[in-house]
Amino acid sequence: MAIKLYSYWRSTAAYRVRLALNLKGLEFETISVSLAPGKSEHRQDDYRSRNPQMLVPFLEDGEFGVGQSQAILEYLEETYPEPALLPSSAEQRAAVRSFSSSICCDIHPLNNLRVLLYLQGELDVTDEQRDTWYAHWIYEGFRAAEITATACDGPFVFGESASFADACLIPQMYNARRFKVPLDDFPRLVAIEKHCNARPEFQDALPENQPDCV
Ligand SMILES: N[C@@H](CCC(=O)N[C@@H](CS)C(=O)NCC(=O)O)C(=O)O
Repeated sequence: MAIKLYSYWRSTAAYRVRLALNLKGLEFETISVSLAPGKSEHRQDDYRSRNPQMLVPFLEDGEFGVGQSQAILEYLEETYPEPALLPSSAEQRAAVRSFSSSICCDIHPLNNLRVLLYLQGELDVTDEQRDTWYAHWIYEGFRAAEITATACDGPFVFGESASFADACLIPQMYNARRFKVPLDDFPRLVAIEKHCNARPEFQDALPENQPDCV
């Protein structure tokens, strides 16, 4: 199989890429890189030589390899354009990328594993304080996402077809639920999540449906 995805079942960023691959109908092989404490395979030389950033996901397509989920999504869109996950107009594409970046750049990095480990290990915060931090950044980001998504019609964030925005939102919703962040203030996001998760491309990408899920 030409496409390989270096991934961890619980990785939010890898989940985005799985969604894009599934939505485009692309077959791929999952190569597990465990982030589990005590394993930390992403920090070992073998993986580091492939991806010096020591983060998952990393995508290989034949001889070509690239990390960073947003770069991977853009690569897939340019290389396998159908079905499109970006709209046809420059304005709409910018809107989709803006929404996606608000999740990938303004929510997720603050709640990433290494940040949480730093909070607990170096700054000695309690589990409760860690969870408050986690929920805070999701809540802040989702407030804006809810307003943007409510301004659009259709079952997906930006209308009648799935886009990068849905591939970025749904994993973050999964995380919010995992950390028991209340979602009552985000009815539009919850409705989009319900619609998406009823579809096989989204079901197949769920963390619990990954081969390395423990
Ligand atoms: N900006 C990166 C973020 C990648 C990332 O943070 N991956 C997480 C899993 S979701 C990871 O590998 N964490 C390992 C760590 O924090 O040490 C992307 O979008 O791909």
